Amino acid sequence: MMDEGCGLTNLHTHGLHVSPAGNSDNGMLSFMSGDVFDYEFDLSLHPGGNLNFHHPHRHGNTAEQLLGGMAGALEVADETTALAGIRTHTENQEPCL
Ligand SMILES: [Cu+2]
Repeated sequence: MMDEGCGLTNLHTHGLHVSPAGNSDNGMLSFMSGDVFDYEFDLSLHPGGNLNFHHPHRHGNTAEQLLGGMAGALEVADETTALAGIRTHTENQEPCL
């Protein structure tokens, strides 16, 4: 008989300024393969335009799942128009010859 704890997983983020409770970045949640769950991250205090990181954080399974590839980037888009109309460094780059 297989220990069900081995298949449990969840989601943890790095870089986001969000709550560690409820259905947000809560490392105490656990799910089995096939479970459906809606995470909610309140990004109202988090600036956009940055790249963050996510991985499973179920105690006892984290290392095996992380090293198995269950991790990735989590982009928060910059939806502001603060730099609209300003040329960026990428537009000014000289071509590499
Ligand atoms: Cu971590």
